[in-house]
Amino acid sequence: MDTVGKVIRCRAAVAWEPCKPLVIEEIEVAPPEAQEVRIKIVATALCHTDLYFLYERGRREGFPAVLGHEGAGIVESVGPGVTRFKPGDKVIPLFVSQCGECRFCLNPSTNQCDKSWSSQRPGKRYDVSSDTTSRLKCRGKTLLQYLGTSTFSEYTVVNEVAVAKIPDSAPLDKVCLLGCGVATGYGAAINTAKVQPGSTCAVFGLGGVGLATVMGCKAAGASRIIAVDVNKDKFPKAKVFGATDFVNPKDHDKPISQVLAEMTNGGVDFSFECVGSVEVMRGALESCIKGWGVSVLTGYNDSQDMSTRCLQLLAGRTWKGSLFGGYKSVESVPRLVGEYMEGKLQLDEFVTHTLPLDRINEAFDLMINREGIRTVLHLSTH
Ligand code: CXF
Ligand code: ZN
Repeated sequence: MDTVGKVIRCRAAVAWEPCKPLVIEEIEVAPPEAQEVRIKIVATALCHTDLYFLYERGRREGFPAVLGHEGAGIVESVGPGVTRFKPGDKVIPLFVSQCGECRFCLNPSTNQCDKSWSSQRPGKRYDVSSDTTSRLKCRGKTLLQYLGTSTFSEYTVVNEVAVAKIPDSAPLDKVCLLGCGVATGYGAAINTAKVQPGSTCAVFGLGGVGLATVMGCKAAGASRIIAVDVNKDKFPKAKVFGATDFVNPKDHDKPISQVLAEMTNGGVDFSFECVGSVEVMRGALESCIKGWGVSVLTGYNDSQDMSTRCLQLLAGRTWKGSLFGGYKSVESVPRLVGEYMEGKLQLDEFVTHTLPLDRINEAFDLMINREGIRTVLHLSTH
């Protein structure tokens, strides 16, 4: 390959500053260094965390950056010491790593790998990469690699501990969704909550993560799955993934926890917050039944504190969080791709829009206007 060892010039959507549209630029992507993999991104979806990062008011650090963390592509070249990947391999870049060696990887109960880009950059905000490890540049400036992935670029460079190898037959424009949203929601139900057969669940927020959570609750055998959203247009789609009941909090004068308690003889066994709102997190917790109810949050909000009354927990409820659905990423993503290929896991139903990279700002507008579920950007035809 004539690009191996050379800087690649390619197109990327650059976030130069907060709250401004992305700009399609020609950027320079350096060759991979030791233990790194350079990936040609073929497809990437947008996730609400990309939007949150770009638009959170007052955020001053972390720019310029290349956002995007729900992508899939093909290995272009590998750096020294990389043995698990070769050019031509289909891969999914991961924002949660799995080195396989640290004490967190060795513990079967967590996916919080210590070699994750986030843990290796002390003092840095969780959602930006250090400029010393970015391989991307534009107009002489280093572009920060958002979540260590930067999939809104035709090429990116990722550490090999954050890359999952997937089968050659996998359609990249669908399995890219396993890079964040679908794995996050599905795993929140199956791994983090450990939803039990015959149980009652409530899922708050019916975006991509919420719908994947509904799908996970169904796969785990829940007999009742209550979908909660302030937009009733989301309900038909939730039904496709297995929701059995629908509640619009706007239709009720009383708190949602009281509405759900009345529907379920005291509260649900499992609840999930898939919005990123601290009010919804509290509502979801308080909708669980006392004694054994488990509430899992998947939504992200780093600017507000959560709160509840102590008695909620003293009464036996458990409040948990789930990052990337609790999946140990490198080993689990290929398995999830396999489940999709065998028809056991739905992905196509999440994709409501497809666009080329240069229309990425329209894809952001769709998220802002809460239209559709996932937009997949096609970056390359080969
Ligand atoms: C987020 C979760 C919180 C940290 C940054 C990544 N997940 C994906 O969108
Ligand atoms: Zn995401």
